[in-house]
Amino acid sequence: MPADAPPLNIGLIGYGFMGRAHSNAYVQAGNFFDLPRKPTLKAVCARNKDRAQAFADTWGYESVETDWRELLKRDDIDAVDIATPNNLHHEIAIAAAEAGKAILCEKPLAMDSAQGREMVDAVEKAGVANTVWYNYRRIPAVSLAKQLIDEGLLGRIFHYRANFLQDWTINEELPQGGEALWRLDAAAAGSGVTGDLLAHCIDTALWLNGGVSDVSAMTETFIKERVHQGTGEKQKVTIDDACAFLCHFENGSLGLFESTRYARGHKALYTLEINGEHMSLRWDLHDLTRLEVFDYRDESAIRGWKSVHVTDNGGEHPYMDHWWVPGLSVGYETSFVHQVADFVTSLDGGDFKGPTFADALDTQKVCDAVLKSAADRSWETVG
Ligand code: NAI
Ligand code: SOE
Repeated sequence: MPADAPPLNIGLIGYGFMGRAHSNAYVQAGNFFDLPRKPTLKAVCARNKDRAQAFADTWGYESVETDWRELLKRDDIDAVDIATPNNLHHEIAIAAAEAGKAILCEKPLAMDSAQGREMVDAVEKAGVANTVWYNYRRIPAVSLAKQLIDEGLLGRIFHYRANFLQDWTINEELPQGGEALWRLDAAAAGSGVTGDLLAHCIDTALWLNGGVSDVSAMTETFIKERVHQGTGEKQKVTIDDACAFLCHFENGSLGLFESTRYARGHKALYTLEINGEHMSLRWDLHDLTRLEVFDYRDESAIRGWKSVHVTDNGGEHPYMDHWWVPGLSVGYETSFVHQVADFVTSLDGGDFKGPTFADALDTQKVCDAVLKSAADRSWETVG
């Protein structure tokens, strides 16, 4: 990045897990990519001033705010990053668009697609740059899968399947709601694994394999009541603990998706597999720099699954020429760095490949159809 690159002043809202992941990405992006603007940590906003200040001191934010509305009023903020629980995305994003800020919003875009539609309308009306942090697209091996598919190497695609498995809510003593456990409270999260985990799988699938036309889903809530962390009262659990669905893609292929927080032994097992006429691809988040490739066109004596390590091939794989020498690995956090780099590069007239709010609305529509299908025990058209 040129030393005189003008700043892109960031106002971050929320300093939890994603607040850290994004801050790290802003710090790193300009050091590894040649950016036209320098992401600058201008302000972090959280309700507790002392904690916000401690976060600002750790990461180098220049100032703190305790009310996101005040952050949006500031002329020295160019881009607003929404890293709060899901129920705040809609209100903050619409206000940020009206304030003329570029927006980087966490996933899922919204609580449902009605909210998502309003958010898309707001950013389009205001003409502000926007993205949603569906970061897994920018893991180099996943981007490589996209490249191979776009080059037509797979031929006709028959099957797409994905899993996102975790095991952190099996304990029935775990409360729901409150600061730390908002993911278990439908009022804060919107849904359970569907919006939290399957939304990632759906975003990647729509990107790699195109639109989904209809779905048939089942969900389960294994633990029916939990104490609410805020009120201390026992409450019905209304999120989905597990969800599986079948779907038709618009290209004629079949999809199979599963997600749960009850798969003992799995912390974040995101896997996907695509079977095409000539080639199959397989990827696993636990081994994220490897894309497994089977090419039926290989000579039969040596035909078989091969491991393509994006770290080994001299930097020609997506993003890899920006990192270390061949053979040395990169991690989860680089997906956020790549998203910052692509977004910032697009701001002054470049082409941004998404995901935009409009792309994330497509994912939200699939999530809505999945939840409706499970509730009605019916096939549901996406739309
Ligand atoms: P977290 O619970 O670690 O952090 C949430 C933050 O929001 C906390 O700092 C909290 O104080 C703050 N907050 C809550 N209400 C606020 C308000 N009114 N004003 C200002 N700050 C407020 O949650 P986490 O894991 O960082 O998740 C945040 C968002 O990121 C969610 O939408 C989640 O779905 C998404 N996420 C995305 C991931 C990805 O892979 N892209 C990974 C993890 C989360
Ligand atoms: C849940 O544990 C979680 O952090 C999700 O919120 C993220 O979106 C996913 O990337 C990892 O798991």
